[in-house]
Amino acid sequence: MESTPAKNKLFDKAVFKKEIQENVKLLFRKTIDHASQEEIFQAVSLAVKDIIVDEWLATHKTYNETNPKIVYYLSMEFLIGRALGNNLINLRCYKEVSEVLDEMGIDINVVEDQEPDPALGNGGLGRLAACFLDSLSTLGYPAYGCGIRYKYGLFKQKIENGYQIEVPDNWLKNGYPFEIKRAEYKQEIKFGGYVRVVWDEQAHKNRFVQTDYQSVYAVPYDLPIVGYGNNMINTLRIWDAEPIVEFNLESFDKGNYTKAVEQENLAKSIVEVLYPNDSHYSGKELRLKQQYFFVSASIQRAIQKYKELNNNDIHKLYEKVCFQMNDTHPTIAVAELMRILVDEEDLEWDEAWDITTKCCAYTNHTIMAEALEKWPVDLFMRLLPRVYQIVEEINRRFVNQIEERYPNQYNKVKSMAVIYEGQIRMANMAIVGGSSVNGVARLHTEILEKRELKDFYEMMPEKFSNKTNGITQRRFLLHANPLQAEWVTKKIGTDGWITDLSQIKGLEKYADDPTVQKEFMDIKYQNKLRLAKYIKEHNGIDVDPNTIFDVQVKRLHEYKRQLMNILHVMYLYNQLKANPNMDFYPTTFIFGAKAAAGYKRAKETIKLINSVADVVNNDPTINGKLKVVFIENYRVSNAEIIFAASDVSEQISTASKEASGTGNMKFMLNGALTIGTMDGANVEMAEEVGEENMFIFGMSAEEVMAYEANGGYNPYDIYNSDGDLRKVLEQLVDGTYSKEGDLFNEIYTSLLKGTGYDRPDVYFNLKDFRSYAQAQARVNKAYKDRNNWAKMAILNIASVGKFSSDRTIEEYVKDIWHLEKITVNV
Ligand code: NBG
Repeated sequence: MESTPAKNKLFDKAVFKKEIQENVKLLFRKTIDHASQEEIFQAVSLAVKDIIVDEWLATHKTYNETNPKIVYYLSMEFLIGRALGNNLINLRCYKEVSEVLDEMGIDINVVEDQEPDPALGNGGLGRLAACFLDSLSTLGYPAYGCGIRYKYGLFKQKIENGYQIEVPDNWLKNGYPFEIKRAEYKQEIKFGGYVRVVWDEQAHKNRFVQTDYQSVYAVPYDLPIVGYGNNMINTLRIWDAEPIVEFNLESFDKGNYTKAVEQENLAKSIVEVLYPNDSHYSGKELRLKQQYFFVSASIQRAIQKYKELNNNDIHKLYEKVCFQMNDTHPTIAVAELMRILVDEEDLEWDEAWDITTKCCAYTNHTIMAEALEKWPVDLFMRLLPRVYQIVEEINRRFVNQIEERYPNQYNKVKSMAVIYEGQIRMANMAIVGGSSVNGVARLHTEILEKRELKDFYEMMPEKFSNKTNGITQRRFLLHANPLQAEWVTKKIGTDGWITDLSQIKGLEKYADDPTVQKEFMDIKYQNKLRLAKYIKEHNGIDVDPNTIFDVQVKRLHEYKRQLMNILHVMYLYNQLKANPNMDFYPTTFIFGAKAAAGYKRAKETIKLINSVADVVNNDPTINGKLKVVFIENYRVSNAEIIFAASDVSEQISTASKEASGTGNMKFMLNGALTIGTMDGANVEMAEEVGEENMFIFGMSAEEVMAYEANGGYNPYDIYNSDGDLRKVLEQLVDGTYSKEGDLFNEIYTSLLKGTGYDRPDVYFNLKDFRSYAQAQARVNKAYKDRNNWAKMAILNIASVGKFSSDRTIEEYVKDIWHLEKITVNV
């Protein structure tokens, strides 16, 4: 790969400085010395946008001249994180801008801190979408991210008295400097009403006309996605909703007035808020509205654009357009594209179906049953009457196919039909209506093929493939950890890793070099100081950067087993109390996690973590050997600080449950060692770096699935035989951690007896506990040999190459999207 020019051509220090001053004046009628930090952030961002816009224009000029195939990445979520720093990095003028600001007496870090985190996503799925966009631009592939401009992103988390409190995230409050409204591309989106069949005399066919519907305009806002050092700016297009009828009191009679109010309310509600559920769906009508709203708008606009560039020849749409459906959320795209092709473009069903199946592709991100969306037929039919007819027809034809292929095997219809027992199964529609189905790590894809989607795999194996997830090293090393980034470049003698992460392999030869090991540990120490400062400022807790930083940050979910982690801390605390001089390297256990607002067990777990922290952190008898910190409001911006400072990465999901994980890769990139199960992408990480450089424990996916299928696990056996663990469990209910009495009874019961319809310890916390504790003991022992620890960390960094989202994107391009790179000149 060619190395990129060191500096941005469009950047000029003196001009930039002048622009900041001008912007402050124009935006706020102030001089720079009277501007607030927030105002300076706005002014600087606007100056950066000025550079971006030139490259953005150039990119679209190239699009129009070369008419390339474009991928539309349809996703309900884009967890993009802050843009300013990342844009400067990718424009290659971070250093220069920081110098300019410095000359003006302004600290770039403080300016970056003014930016709200656009939290338009929940967790891994949304962050993956953001990493993919970064890679698409950097690699030079034409792409649009298509999503929703939620007024409120994921809630902000406050911890009060140990409990999670959700606070609205009004990220647009002060205006978002990088977005551009594109009113000229607005689309009408129709809901409800009914379908009238009208005979078209001229065409000699029936037409299906939706009448008495309510509608809104979808109005796009474009956000720039800056490629690294290649002048390429792709677009993240997020749709806002506006009423069709302008609200104007005087000119309305009563009927219009009501209609105007209704439209206004409909528009407002659609884009009001992101559903805060991760890997779990809520079958709410509003959610289906959101899905149809952004999918319909994105497809309508994609088709307009295609027709403009291709002489209105709809027949070859698949040659230039590809819709990637990020999980089941946007899979209504299949039916909506059919509707447009059949009703509006006048194609026959068969041709429309051929085009649709060629254009659409589906990524599955989880096997958790509670995340596979199903919509009740009556709700769907009421909200989208014409689309429903199309779904019915898709289902009718597909069921015929199944019956033809598998005569008298009703089981096949039962598992694969799109509509079944009054529900529309969106995953099934995506598989039938697309050319491709992929999982997000090898193990996950195998489980899809052999179990979850077995019948589909048997019937259409050619559609299935694996695309192991990846992350962008630009944000998660170059921006997040400048010390280590610079060190890597120096060691391997090139910054080529920024656009070709496989080059980081060059570090491997230093793994045994004590000087280099020390350099690594020094950098880690600096990063730990930075995190300690953050924790002090935000939590008021002193943590010692000389302790092991053992970190679990991710959404709170039972299958991710934060509970097992905190049970282990309780166990360690007992050990230390009983034996204060025990051989133990002091450790700080750090957690960060948001729980879905309605997820009771998850919220109890947060309370438990905080309650344990209260007891442990305030017990002088253990001499600060053990600390527990729960970092409030875990999000992309503090994640960057956290990964850089971590020694140990907790990836401890019940095997088979975590489709891939991507945090695991970010830790690895930053030289943390993984304690983990053989789940998701951990399996492939172990393959790259060697199991001896990780701390692997617990049941395999096979074993877990065997217990699930055949039973045979009784947590009471463990309770009865393991005295240490029994003591920990009893401490959940004996007041050790809750003076309020029975706070953790539910958790206790869920582990030993089961609650509701759930069997006890659904996620095998107790079953894996001993194995986990042993792995933890190996970690603790290993850390004492600092040289060897550093060696393992360096080997991890050197082996992370595969996990760049650049590699993932190249695989999507080659196997599914078939895009050509374009070159943008400015
Ligand atoms: C999540 C999985 C993760 C995976 C991300 C990105 C959903 C539905 N799934 O393991 O739980 O890393 O997707 O693929 O959010």
